[in-house]
Amino acid sequence: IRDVLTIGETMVIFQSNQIGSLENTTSIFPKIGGAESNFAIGLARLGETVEWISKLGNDSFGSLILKRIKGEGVITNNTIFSDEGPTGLLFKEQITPDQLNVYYYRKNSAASFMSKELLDNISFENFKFLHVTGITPALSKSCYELTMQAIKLAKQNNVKIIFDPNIRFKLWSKERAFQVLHEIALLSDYILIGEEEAIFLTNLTDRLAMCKSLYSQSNKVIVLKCGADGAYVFNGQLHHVPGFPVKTIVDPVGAGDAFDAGFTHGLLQGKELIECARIGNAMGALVIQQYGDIEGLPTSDVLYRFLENRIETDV
Ligand code: KDG
Repeated sequence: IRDVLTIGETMVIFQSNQIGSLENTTSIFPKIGGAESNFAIGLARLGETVEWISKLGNDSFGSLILKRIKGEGVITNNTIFSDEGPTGLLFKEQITPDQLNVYYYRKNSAASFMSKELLDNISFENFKFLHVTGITPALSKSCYELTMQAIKLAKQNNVKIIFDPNIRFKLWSKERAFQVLHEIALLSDYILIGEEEAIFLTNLTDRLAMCKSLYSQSNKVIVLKCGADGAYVFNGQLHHVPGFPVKTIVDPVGAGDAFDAGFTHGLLQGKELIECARIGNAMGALVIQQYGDIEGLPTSDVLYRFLENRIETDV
């Protein structure tokens, strides 16, 4: 039995530990990142059983990624190397503490050639949750078809769908994003969504109204991720779950994925929704205090110590 399945592209991320333009950097470090593998690593560090499926380029970057993700204890049996394209790359440029630029080198990457055949050997009845992001369907037509096929097979096998829109306007048009993300949201059991994303998808700004608008069926759960202000859980009623204050945000990227991992860990451990969101908030707070998408993801010991010792506050 495997608990969670996720499918997506992981890139080598080049990042400097210095603030400023990449034009002036004297050192740059390879790390890895991808919303789905960030999420999978978050769960694996907490001791959950999680499988990540992808296509990697047949190059050194691909093997670096596979080794790291496998080394985290994530199941990678159905991830394959392909000659169709190279492994995607990403450069992160922290111009000022508040301004982060992201440059993708991922067009026609190996992962953009993922297709529904990747699911041929997957027994969906073995899983409890399918994690879906809005990144994979944005990569290509075949990746969109793969996403929809995974959702279909999950539904047929009573696997619950956890959806994070993870909107990336660099990857597709606003119109297409709006259409596809709504299509997936309707089919999802849990929607874990950033506030800005909810504003885009609902054309509303009031938190309760946004949640109600996304709440298309009575057993759905909407979780609005509001950064320092924590999260809002809506399951017919709106509950605020305060966030954990952080002195310095070093690198905000990956906070949403960390939240999703914490929330899903809570669900797997049979915790109440509010507690799941509290764990998600803690995971987000831990990740943004370190450079890199995954570096700050805690083990259970670190997470539970943090939860015992820290007081969350409303902002
Ligand atoms: O959520 C973090 C991701 O955005 C980052 O790791 C890169 O997956 C990525 C993407 O497609 O933007």
